[in-house]
Amino acid sequence: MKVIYSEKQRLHRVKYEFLSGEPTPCFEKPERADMVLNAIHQHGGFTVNEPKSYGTDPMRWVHTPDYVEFLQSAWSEWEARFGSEHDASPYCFISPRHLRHRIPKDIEGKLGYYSFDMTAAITKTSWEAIQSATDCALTGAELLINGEQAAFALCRPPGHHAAPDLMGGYCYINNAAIAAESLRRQGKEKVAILDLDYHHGNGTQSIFYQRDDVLFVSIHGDPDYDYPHYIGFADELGEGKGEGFNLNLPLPQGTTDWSLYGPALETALAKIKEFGADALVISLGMDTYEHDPISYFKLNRQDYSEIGRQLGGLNLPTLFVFEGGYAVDDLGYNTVAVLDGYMNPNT
Ligand code: OKP
Ligand code: ZN
Repeated sequence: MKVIYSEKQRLHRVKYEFLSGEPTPCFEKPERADMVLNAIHQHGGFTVNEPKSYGTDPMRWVHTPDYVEFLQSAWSEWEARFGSEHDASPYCFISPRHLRHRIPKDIEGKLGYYSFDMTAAITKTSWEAIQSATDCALTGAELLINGEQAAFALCRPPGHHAAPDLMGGYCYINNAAIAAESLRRQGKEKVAILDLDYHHGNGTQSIFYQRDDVLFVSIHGDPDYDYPHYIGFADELGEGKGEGFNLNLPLPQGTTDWSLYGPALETALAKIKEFGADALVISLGMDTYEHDPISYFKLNRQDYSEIGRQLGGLNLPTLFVFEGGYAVDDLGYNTVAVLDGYMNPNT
């Protein structure tokens, strides 16, 4: 299988996040991709390729022009005001209650306007990495169009929390959504996105909520108890002609092992078959692992092979797009377990 990756993505390294009130080194770090590459090289069944450059136009397929412009200029505006010692980070947000939805002129106001949490800080070189991650996803989509049955876009920073004009959850530009849209524009009539990250892919859901040509299905920790807290519930079915083309399968924190996850995956795959997808994009978050430091499912290595096998059973052109996963020591082997299960279902 072809893997698309660029060292440019290392240029995004945020120093801190707040974990239950405590400043903590950011969990989403370049070493995550290093571990995946390491396992990929050990496996031997992969080739690693550089992405092509697509510029910023594809970003505007799913994001607003003002948001894309904001991401590009945020660091220089921040640096002009505060210098370069600290990462650019919001502290103040628009609640849907009582505040006006107006874009302020000041960079701190803008950071809050375009964020829904404090985990998506911007550094001097973040933009290059963000753009490179999107290039990886687009290159993967193009490989499918050119006849590959599957590819793996090893994207960092991740993307599934990024909405049309919102960053959050370590995400800025929605790589999986852009890849899905790219497949649509190159002739795939119906594209399904299956989000397997522990956290609900709120950004992807929002982007396609009113569309019937891109199905969004997500299996994730129950938002009544986990991030992103305010979206990702089972009653969110899509809107307008998108009604019936969004499926959320929240599962309980703590007790979800294969006995609960397996049936949810079965439901998800049945929905994708019924939809009649021509191509599949997997938001491959690996934070469903039993030892993940910030998530609470109990999947293990064997479960990941089984997930890969079952995805392969759909027999669809499949693009894997990397999302979360923070148990760094096992992250590479778990990721490769999914991909190996997909490629070699009988071993
Ligand atoms: C990004 B991705 C819970 C802290 C959650 C944010 C998690 C962002 C996850 N106590 N912090 O979907 O893996
Ligand atoms: Zn996650």
